[in-house]
Amino acid sequence: MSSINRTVLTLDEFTIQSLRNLPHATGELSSLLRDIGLAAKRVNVEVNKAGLVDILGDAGTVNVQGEEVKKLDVYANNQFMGVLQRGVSCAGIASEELDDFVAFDDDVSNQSKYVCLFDPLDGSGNIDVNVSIGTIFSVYRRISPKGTPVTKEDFLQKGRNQVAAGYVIYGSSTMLVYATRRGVNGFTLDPSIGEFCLSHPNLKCPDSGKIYSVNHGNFFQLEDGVKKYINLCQNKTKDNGGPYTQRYIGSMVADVHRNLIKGGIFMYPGTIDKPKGKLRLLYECNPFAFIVEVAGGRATNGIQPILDIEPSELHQRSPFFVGSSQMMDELESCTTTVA
Ligand code: AHM
Ligand code: MG
Repeated sequence: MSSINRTVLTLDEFTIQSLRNLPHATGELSSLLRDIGLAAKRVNVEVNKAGLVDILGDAGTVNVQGEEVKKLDVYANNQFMGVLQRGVSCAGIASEELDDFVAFDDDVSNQSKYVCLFDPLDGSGNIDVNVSIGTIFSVYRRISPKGTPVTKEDFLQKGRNQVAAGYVIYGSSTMLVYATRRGVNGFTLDPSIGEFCLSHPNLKCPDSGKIYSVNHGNFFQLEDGVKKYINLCQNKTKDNGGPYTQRYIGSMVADVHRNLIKGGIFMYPGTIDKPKGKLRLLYECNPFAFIVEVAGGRATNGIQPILDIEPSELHQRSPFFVGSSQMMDELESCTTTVA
């Protein structure tokens, strides 16, 4: 039998204790975060079995139990959407997997305070090679009046309005990290009790670091200022804060998680072919910008803080630079001196 360390708080215990004394607290945000934790545990079970897909059946086929096998990202999307729809705190969702937002539009949901946006399985190209992937989520207070179905405007809010944001990393351990304006806290899944346990309280992003993360394959597609910064990273020596290390997993959740803990910078700039880069403002950039800012770091699109961008479309993309504040300063000193 596993020994449970009762000095360790579970996700639900921590959330309820830290949010219940806030002015106007109704418990709805705690309940929403609990729902997200539940969906994450369900997705984790399937992600852990991903390597067995050839044995259990490919996506689109029927497995040995006679069940239709879904692609993991579709499965993850359905889990998060289903759990939030059954809960009492979420009035609707938008997902990277879906073309349009979904208003739950029932008597309970129309009274709910929040909307949730998520990328159900980010980095899903890494599933086949057993590399960490993640879920990213973002929570906003609805703008539309309670009692009505949510509308697109509820989802097209600037990132600064986020009430909470977080991610789940399905890695060597499974972790859930979430931020409210009060702080960033990380919870590691203890499989013996099936609970996320507080393992990384009050996470702070170091002011500086030695890790830079960028897809070097795009180097010749980048604008000169970004190239200049990458060259600067490569030329760091121990006399000027280096040497730096390049680390790029290709799963943003894993890359930014590591940089948040160790100090570093993650970049997905625009390229000649894709001037807005690859990452989605609402599902990927905004939540990480919020988490990293609360932790003391910064995030921009190269021109302005990510969190100040007024979105115009659910699936819009944005160049993304995020990380330790001094490294962001140094990046900007390169991008502003090269016109
Ligand atoms: P996805 O949402 O289709 O999984 O794409 C997002 C992912 C990020 O996790 C990662 O940082 C990036 O794509 C990697 O892209 P690239 O292979 O172009 O470097
Ligand atoms: Mg993604």
